[in-house]
Amino acid sequence: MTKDTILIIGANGQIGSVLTEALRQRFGEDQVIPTDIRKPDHHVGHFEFLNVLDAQRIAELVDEHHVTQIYHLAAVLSAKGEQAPLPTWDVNMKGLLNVLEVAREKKVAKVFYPSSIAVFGPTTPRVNTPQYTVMEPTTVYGVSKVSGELWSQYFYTRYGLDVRSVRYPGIIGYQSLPGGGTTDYAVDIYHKAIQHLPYECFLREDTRLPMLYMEDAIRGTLELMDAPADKIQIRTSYNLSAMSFTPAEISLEIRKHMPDFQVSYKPDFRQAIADSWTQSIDDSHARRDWGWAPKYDLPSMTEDMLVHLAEQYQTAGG
Ligand code: AKB
Repeated sequence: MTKDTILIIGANGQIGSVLTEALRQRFGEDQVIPTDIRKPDHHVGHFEFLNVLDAQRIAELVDEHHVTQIYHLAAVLSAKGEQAPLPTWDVNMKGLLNVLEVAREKKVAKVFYPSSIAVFGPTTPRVNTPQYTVMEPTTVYGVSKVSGELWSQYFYTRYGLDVRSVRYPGIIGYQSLPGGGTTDYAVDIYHKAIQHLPYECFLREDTRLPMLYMEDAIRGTLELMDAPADKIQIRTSYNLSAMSFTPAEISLEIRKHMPDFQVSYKPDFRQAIADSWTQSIDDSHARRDWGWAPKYDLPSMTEDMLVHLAEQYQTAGG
């Protein structure tokens, strides 16, 4: 049996950094090659610099390390993308096409490509959004993710490349910070609460969005990648969800643990992005095809977040 070797592109991001640790635990330190355009904050283990626009370097890394799986996480997210639409398109689309093309040429066994709830837009049904539905996103990030889903499916049907994907909702975790997204508030708010600081939310208090705890996101991703290929009926991207809440509801939940926590609201340009997305997601295809089942809801996530962040801030403060 050949050992799997995993190349992670975008390993220093919010999901990439946690996924790297999970993959190292599963496959062993030597079998995981984390790469990013930025240096890791604290250097642990093997790391390679990689710009996803450099297809030749991706190919060299695949050859050098006999890579069998690629997790391609590098992307510019929804809010940041609106500041520079054309460069965002380049990173998100050219980056993906580089990865797919290298994977095809080098016969990489499996590729993971994250899509997002950003594929949905104002014409999509907003509640319990179906797997198959209207997708007319209004952000360049969303447009790139819809196109990316279709390219992934194309490489599967045309070349047999085993690309697998989920549409992540907002991801919340204590291990890493998000950057450039519209759902980032739901991580920032816990950091402020644990430091006994007030939080000014950039979304309106009644903005309902689908969310997922990091632990479920990582477990779900690995379960998708482990599933037998014939179970993967959807080669664009699977809807995935666990909970939906508003800033007012998360604040209320935090206040159950920290009664003095104060939140004010000052919506900015991200409000229009959030308003264009859906409120809740039907993920029954993922549940049926490969057994997806989230473990965390808003109360259990809040408890876990606050416990871990309290430990982190205590350690950091000495
Ligand atoms: C964002 O807010 O842009 C991301 C996403 C939902 O894909 N977290």
